[in-house]
Amino acid sequence: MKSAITISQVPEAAAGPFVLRTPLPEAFATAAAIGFDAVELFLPGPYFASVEQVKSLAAIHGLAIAAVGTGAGWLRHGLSFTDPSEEIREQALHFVLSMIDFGAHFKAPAILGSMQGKNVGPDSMEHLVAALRICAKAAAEHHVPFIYEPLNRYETNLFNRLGDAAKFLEAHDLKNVVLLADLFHMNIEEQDVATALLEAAPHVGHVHFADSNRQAMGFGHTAAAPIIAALRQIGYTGYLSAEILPLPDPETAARQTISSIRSLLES
Ligand code: LER
Ligand code: MN
Repeated sequence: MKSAITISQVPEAAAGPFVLRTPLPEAFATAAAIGFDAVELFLPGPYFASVEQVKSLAAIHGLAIAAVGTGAGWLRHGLSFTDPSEEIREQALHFVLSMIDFGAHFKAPAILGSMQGKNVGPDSMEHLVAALRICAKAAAEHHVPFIYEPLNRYETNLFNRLGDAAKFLEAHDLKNVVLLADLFHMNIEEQDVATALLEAAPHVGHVHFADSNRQAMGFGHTAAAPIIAALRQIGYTGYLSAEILPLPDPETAARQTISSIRSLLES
């Protein structure tokens, strides 16, 4: 398993679970200095940074791009895949497809988190399936998966648990869509986080590595060892990506993440 840390460049996400918020050159340098393998980018859109700039920062600092978030489409523009308006759904799709194309330059899959929206009517599930199918196909053309993230009940009423989302993917034969196991959401929704990971095994494609209070692992009360054991058991070799609050400050949160990952993986 590899380590990653979130970088946000979205002013509207000031209260969000993102660690590094300085301009990209500085944020990449900090991530590398603290010892991360990769960064996960939360950008205002696909045209915020040039492909060349991100490629060069990644090369200079020896960092991979673990994934790219798409939540700015919701935060900044109010777009979602389940909006009752066809026009808004089209714009949402355009935004996410652009992020898939952007991420593909760095072999980074795009994440569908808050842009999934909510179940607001009889057609919502159909809208979600249609959008996931299009995104999964676009991602497949770039040889990357598309990442779907179940969120806790205060953020969506679509899928809150990994197992329900896994059954949904299977029922609709949604290929090339993997699930994001965000340990913060799972701490709220799952009966047992490790068991949920074992049960959703073939679908788990990315991990947001957060403690129970959405701080760095070790700063809350999540028992991380059984979770790492479950991830090992299912053969997960992807990222443990710190999508966490920058508390008590970004550098301390980042350093705590690295030391918790190192001690968990060494034991
Ligand atoms: C996105 O990855 C996520 O976990 C959401 O809770 C962001 O608000
Ligand atoms: Mn998350």
